[in-house]
Amino acid sequence: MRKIFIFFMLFVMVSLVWASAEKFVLWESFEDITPPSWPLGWLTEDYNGDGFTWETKKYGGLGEHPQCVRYSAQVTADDWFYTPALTLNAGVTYTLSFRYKVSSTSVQKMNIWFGSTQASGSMTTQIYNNSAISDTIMTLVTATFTVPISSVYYIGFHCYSDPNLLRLFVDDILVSYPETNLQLKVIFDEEILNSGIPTYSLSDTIESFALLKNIGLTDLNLNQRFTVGGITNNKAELCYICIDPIGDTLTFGLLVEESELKSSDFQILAPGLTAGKHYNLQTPFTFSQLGTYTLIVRYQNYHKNPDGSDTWLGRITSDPVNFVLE
Ligand SMILES: [Ca+2]
Ligand SMILES: [Ca+2]
Repeated sequence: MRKIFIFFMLFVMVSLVWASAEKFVLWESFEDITPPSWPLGWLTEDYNGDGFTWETKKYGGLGEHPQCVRYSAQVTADDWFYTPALTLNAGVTYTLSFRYKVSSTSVQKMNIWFGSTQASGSMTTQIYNNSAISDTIMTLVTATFTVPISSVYYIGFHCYSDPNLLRLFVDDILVSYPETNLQLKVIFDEEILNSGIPTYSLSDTIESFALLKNIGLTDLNLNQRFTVGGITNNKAELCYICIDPIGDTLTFGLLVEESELKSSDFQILAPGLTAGKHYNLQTPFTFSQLGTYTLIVRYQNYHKNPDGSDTWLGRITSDPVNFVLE
């Protein structure tokens, strides 16, 4: 009964301040393929015709396996790989991100373009260029771009390295844009029941609520498994980050039970409705100091519905919220 009461009070009393969000147009970690096959819709182009080009590999990248894309050849590179079709809209700022690394002795060259077909001749607009890629650990790259008209586009990754430079690896390719239809808010039970900053003793339970609200006009098909994990685990839908009174990030001391993702975990969230998880922060965190703590929660979904239906992919990070232990 207390839980029902809390949810009721929430909508009456709490003025909600929502954080920003991003929705994925494309997410590819190459974890769900069997190299040398590519994910559905991707294509390579051996433009210099030397018989070598981009390949998917079982090693070199990030993730559980850790599979990725690799280029290696003995002549000057002129080789492309292309994403599947992306429906992109004019007036929207898109963010492309990916990670790369090279073999220890090589300096590689790569640029990235978009165009209307999966062919080098139609790659019209450059998004990114780096002629001195030398990082030997996976390094995050972020670039923003806009498209001239709303249409279908393909993004092309183009290696133009000098000969005999060993290997260039690419992984975790993401295209996203700001999400305005879904928002995340974190509150505490104490915040609902009492005014002022939520305050607890060390022996209290610290009950938090991570709440997603559909503020758009259409249904959202959301992954509502709500597994809880640390920030580096993109298998968990909710990631909790807690910073202690001296500024240290607390260790997320829980081995998350990863239940197999089922089609039934994906549920429609209709406009105006809220879904979320009630969670005791003392399950993953050990609190020993008195003072003001900060909590940040991220909701994310990198998983397509196992039944193949269209689902919401993206991530939202809440505004930081404070609570006090005294
Ligand atoms: Ca080639
Ligand atoms: Ca990977």
